[in-house]
Amino acid sequence: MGAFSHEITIIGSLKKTLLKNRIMKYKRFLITSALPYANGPVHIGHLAGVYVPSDIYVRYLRQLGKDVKFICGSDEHGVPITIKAKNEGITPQDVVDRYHVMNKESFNKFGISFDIYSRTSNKVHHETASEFFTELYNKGEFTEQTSEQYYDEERKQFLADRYIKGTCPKCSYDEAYGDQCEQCGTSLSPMELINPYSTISGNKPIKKETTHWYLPLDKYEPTLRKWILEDHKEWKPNVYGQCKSWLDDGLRPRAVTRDLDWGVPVPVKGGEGKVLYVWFDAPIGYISATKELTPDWEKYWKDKETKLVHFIGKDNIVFHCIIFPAMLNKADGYILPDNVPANEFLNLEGNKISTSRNWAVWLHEYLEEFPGKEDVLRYTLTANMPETKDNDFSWADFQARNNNELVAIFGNFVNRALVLTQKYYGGKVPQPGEYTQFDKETIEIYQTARQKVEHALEHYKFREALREAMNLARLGNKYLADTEPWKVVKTDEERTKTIMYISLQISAALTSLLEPFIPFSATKLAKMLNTDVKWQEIGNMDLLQPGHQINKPELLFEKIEDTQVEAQRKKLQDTKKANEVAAKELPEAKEEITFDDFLKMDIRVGTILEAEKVAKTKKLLKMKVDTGIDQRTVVSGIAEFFEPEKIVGQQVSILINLAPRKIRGIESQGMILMAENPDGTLRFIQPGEQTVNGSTIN
Ligand code: B3M
Ligand code: ZN
Repeated sequence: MGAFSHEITIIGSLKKTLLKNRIMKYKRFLITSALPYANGPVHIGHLAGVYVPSDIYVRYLRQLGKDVKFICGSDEHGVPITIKAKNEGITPQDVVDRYHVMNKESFNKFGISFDIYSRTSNKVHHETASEFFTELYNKGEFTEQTSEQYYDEERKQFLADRYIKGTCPKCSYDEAYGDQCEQCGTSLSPMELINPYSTISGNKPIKKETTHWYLPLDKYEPTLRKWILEDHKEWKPNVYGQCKSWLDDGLRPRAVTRDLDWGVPVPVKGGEGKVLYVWFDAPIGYISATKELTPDWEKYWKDKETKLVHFIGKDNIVFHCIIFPAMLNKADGYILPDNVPANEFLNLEGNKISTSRNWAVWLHEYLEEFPGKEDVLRYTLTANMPETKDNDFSWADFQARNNNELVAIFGNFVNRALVLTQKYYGGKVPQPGEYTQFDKETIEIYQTARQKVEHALEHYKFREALREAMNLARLGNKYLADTEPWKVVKTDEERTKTIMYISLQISAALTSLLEPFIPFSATKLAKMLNTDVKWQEIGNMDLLQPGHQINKPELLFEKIEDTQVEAQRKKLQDTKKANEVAAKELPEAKEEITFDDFLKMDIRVGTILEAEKVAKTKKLLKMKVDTGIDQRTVVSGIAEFFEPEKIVGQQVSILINLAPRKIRGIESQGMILMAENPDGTLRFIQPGEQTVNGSTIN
């Protein structure tokens, strides 16, 4: 038994080594990240889900010296774009031009190091997608089906995808789209919706015949099942699980064309007036972008020695794990993705990020409001990456990560190391003496850092990778705190040199080890240390040779103050308020009354003469009002909205023949009329200009 379990351990570790070698066995790497729709700006959810992890991975591969291409671009087709254009009264091309430029620039400033950021409205893409469709068409892969589909008679348009809404048959959410229910995530077709309606006109659609081409996913099911469920057991559990549930549900043929006028035209007979389904053309965008990038594009797409990895968010899993691989498999010579490390979603301050409700931190705004702090956001998003479950971003955490980790650990450590080197040795790396036992222990841990980070990165565990990389900064920080060279220097100069030497080696290693995560700061540190450390050298004790001259140190990070994060929270609160107001429904109209009913009310213009809060109440104001006829006391629940001193002299409308009633022991003799906003705030109804008190209102 004992021997047997020993054997299992050996097999286990062998397996681990083999897994680790997955990255080594490939000659080149093609890394894609989901093409964001060019119908809005990029937010932190996109970043944490897709662009930060892919960028970390690519930067790591580049440091290893690998041949890697990092591909992205704008997804410029699809109904969300045409809807946005219609809402704004501009063309779809105007919409995509605006957001393509904006997102490309934001990514660049944020250090997302794409080799190309292309777009799907360009010529190369239209040609590539067109050829891809034609190839499958000529091979007889598609089935052609004529069926009845929903049609908006008033707008003369078929209603696909987001042009139609209705009640989800699975979860009863009443705003499910024709392609997907955002509440329960189910992928739908318009015919499955209960009580469907057109999102363009609000009309109930009619049914009309139309012809489309379908990808017979049902036919490919056995192949896909084997490829995913047997050959890719190493995929992340969330990805594997979603694929399995799709496969177990049974795959159905899927239409790959649409009756729309924005998109890649269907290039075959009978396709006039139709375009390719956006999810057919968009992933082909990865191929077109590679073509645009290099004449060698086929090496990256058709050679088994290329490792293809798609970084995406969880809502894109089926398209990247089932539909696109099925397409690639049927076209000539394409490889399939080796992995699709999809992330879950990031929430913001406890609520789901939402573009329509403006509940987001937008990248372009962050870049403007926190200039030079790109790495702080990169760091926070990585530390909180929604790798295995949805996760939350909060401004408090953002501030804490910066102040307690970047400033207090990494920043503090390297700053001490560099400043003391300047001070003691004029910036020249000193000659170390003998290492103590404590030095040796520290060095030993230092030497394991790279391997730990690599292991995590190669398994797409970015949080763990960052933690391990930061642990090296932590080690350095602790080493300096424990050895206290600023004290030792007074008694033992030789020992001080050794301490500083070790600290400088660790600092130099961090320029490389942290580069994938916080490239701006790591590069800055490398410049200060006047060095360029190779990834494979991390762990060496001679990264900076004795006598090497370093540059003047500067602070890498600065504290983020309470006022800065409070301003951000305030912004979110304002958004929340605006949403509440927008969501609040106005009260329904009351029952009809007669003219005589109306005439019964005696409403006059009056002036507030005195006002004071009613003691021990929050809401009540006691006022004396000149009604023109008399002066009377009115008690009203408006104290939250008006300061007593400020409303004296104010003209108001007052209902004077309302039966008096006692409020908190005070007799109120009338009612001041108020307009109530949906958010509950109150305003006086007052004549536009000064009016004689007692004037009637009717
Ligand atoms: N445009 C992104 C999204 O679902 C979608 C990705 C396309 S990747 C080929 O928001
Ligand atoms: Zn649903």
